[in-house]
Amino acid sequence: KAGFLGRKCLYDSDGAKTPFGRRGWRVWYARLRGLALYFDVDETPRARSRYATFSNAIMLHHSFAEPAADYKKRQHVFRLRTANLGEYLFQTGSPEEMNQWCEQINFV
Ligand code: I3P
Repeated sequence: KAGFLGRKCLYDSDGAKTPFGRRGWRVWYARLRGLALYFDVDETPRARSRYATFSNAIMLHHSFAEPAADYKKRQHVFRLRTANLGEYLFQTGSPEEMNQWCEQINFV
């Protein structure tokens, strides 16, 4: 699965609260591949170093996605908690999209 998603980081991958200045929403083109969610600025594939690819990826093994019912500021948002204590919000375009992303992520 792939598509544009708004992303907001709440807790960094070490479980520390994401500091002010890095808590904003930003749109990314997300690709679910294997055990990871990769992010690019748009859908055009571009050559990047492995470091650049992995530093902006979220590892999904033992992670869990569910609708963020408590987040009222935006619609169709789901929450992702990762095994290394990261926590993210993702905004999708519809309830169907939100449910598809959650199912596919939890299926990994
Ligand atoms: C954040 C930005 C986010 C906001 C967040 C701010 O500031 O304004 O949009 O989240 O609030 O800290 P910055 O870009 O300087 O990190 P919401 O859109 O959810 O309000 P937060 O600290 O309550 O998460």
